[in-house]
Amino acid sequence: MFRSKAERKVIEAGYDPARLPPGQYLTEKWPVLHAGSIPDADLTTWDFSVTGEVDNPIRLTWDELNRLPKVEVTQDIHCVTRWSRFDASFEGVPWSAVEDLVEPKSSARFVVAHSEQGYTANVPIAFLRDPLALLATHADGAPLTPEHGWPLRLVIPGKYFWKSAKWLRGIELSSVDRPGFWERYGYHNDADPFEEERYAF
Ligand SMILES: Nc1nc2c(c(=O)[nH]1)N[C@H]1C(S)=C(S)[C@@H](COP(=O)(O)O)O[C@H]1N2
Ligand SMILES: [Mo]
Repeated sequence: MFRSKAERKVIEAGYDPARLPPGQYLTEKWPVLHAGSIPDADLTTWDFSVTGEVDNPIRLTWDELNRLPKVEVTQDIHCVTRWSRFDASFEGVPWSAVEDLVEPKSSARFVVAHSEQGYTANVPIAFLRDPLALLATHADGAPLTPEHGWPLRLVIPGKYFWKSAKWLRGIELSSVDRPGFWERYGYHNDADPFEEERYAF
């Protein structure tokens, strides 16, 4: 069977090559990627809101968010610029804990993540309900660093990593799907790395 150089590197590193999506290569490092600058945050005034198609919209302070139950998850991450990182570990609040507070209406089928500086990313709500999805406060056992999204980032499994909004400030539930920041620039709405859904055209 033909193996690309990228696949051979995955095998040499001891991983199943099936974990590498087409057109990706494995990196041991954790690259930093975003549009714009790294925002600062003041945790005394910072808040996190859940709005839209919910019975109880909420606005949580940093302390309130951190009093919710937390879990740790491990997953592979894939950037559309072709790097993949395996076994990235994140700790944070699972969506289920937030969902218990807000009680989504049955009309809530899509979500838009809202971040500092107007960055947005959209996914069907099913992806937030995946047990690997997380409102992450920690990565690799330590608080997020500013460049990786401190104090809070979204982690969305099974999608290119642009759906995992850094510097997250809110989740909006919606009955209709609305394209986010990169999706409006022509990135594929569904963003499945194994289907190589990079661009919409
Ligand atoms: N707020 C915000 N989140 C973002 C982005 C961004 O530009 N702004 N870029 C996305 C992209 S394209 C990727 S690959 C990941 C990169 O996360 P990392 O820098 O922690 O590796 O963040 C995603 N989340
Ligand atoms: Mo990316």
